[in-house]
Amino acid sequence: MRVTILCAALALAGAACKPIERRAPADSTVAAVTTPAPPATAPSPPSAPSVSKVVTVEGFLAPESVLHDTTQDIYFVSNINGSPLAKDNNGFISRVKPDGAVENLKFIEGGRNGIVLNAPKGLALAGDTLWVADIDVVRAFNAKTGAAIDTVSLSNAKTGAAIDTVSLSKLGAVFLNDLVVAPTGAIYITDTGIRFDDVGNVLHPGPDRIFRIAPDRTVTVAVRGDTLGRPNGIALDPVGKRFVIVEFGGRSILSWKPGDRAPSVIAKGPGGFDGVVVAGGKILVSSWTDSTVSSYETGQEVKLITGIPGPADIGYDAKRNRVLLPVFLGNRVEVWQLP
Ligand SMILES: [Ca+2]
Ligand SMILES: [Ca+2]
Repeated sequence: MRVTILCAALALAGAACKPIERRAPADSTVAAVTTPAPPATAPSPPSAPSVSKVVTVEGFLAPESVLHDTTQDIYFVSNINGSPLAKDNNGFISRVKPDGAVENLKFIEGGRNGIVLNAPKGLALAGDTLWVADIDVVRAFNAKTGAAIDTVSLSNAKTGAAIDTVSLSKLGAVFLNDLVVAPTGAIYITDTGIRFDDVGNVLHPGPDRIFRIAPDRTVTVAVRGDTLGRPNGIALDPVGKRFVIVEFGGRSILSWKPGDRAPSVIAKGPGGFDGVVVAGGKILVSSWTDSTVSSYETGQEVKLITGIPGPADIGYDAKRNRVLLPVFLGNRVEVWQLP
């Protein structure tokens, strides 16, 4: 596990794991199976429900996250462009149409129009506001115009073009990764708590945390501790009235709700998890460890998509029942139809 995590993190850092990269085979579709084995006397079973690739969109630079804006019916793609922790102000966010046409590759771009954007990762929408996790800052943009409208800093670093910055020197965020907006308007953000040394080794200064930004911009630590397993993706489960959080540094898929002192384990899988979405009754999770997107509908892992080099923060298009898959090491986004 240590080696695997190191490798994944090195890959995240744009370092040495590129040799493991492999292209997804054209027919990497894998049956999604909950179908029980047929009786021995049965003829060939009918085709199991399967997923299929709808479109591949090339041309991104370390794409981390894809989010469906249901109001505009557009996909946003965050592009780290370089190391995940480099404050290089070259990150950008793309707008992609559901048919795969790139409407605007650099809809929001660091260094343009006074915008600061270094290594954008998780995305979340609250009305017309697009929230973006960016290393130790959470930034807000107008989802229709791309204009910067708000910045909440979770570190003592100054951010440059911030219009409305809340500096939280005592909190010292390390590696903000994913975020989700709760029905109250509160925003929850994971901090994976990792850094890289000069030669690509993964350090874990921690702590592992989930921050909460209240609607009035007050920031608190919602939960912290090693039980979060270097948390990466976070999603809201509106039916279960809980958050689902996936471990990058462990093997667990976790649930947590405000008031819980620690998360609970929902299921275990290969680990090295990145993105998570709750789609109907299913929890869909991506894993760097085995290069898959899997479903955990029943608590058991069912591999849906395999052979993906660096499957990062997946999104879900509920209108079309499609998984939106950023292929981090392939600089592309794949759209997959679920059954
Ligand atoms: Ca960058
Ligand atoms: Ca992530």
